[in-house]
Amino acid sequence: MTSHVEETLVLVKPDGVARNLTGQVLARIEAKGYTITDLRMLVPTREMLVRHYEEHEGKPFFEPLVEFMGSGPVVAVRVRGQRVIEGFRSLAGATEPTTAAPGTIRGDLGRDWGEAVQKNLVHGSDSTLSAERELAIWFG
Ligand code: DAT
Ligand code: MG
Repeated sequence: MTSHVEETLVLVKPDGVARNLTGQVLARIEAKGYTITDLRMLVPTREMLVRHYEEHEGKPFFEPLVEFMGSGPVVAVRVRGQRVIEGFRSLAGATEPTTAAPGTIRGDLGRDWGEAVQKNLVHGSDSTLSAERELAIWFG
């Protein structure tokens, strides 16, 4: 087996923090066997969020997304493990909480609130390139 020990960026979004679900998200990461190597709570600036979500600039949900993500504290987590980028995306579940599979964070704990942006509790980097770029934004 080839070694693919990686690091990914996980965010507990403002809805997750406000709903007191940070502990449950961290517990699922740890129970899976991944290692938390850094963690911070902050209210992100608009500049950070525009960089973080640059691939979505121009989409109808972009402004609501940036506004929502800056609406309160976020917990940023650096997580390490073999194939953790793919593994955390699997733990998180599909983008839409309504159709995210039960057993996933979004499927078990999220729902659609009928707003312009999906509030789906967590973010996870989607590739090694994104992980590297995003970790630099949130952890310097
Ligand atoms: P993911 O977070 O699953 O990687 P994404 O990168 O496509 O999803 O989108 C970033 C976030 O934007 C997502 O977590 C929730 C929100 N979002 C995505 N598509 C949306 C849509 N069609 N309507 C409302 N919000 C959306
Ligand atoms: Mg994404």
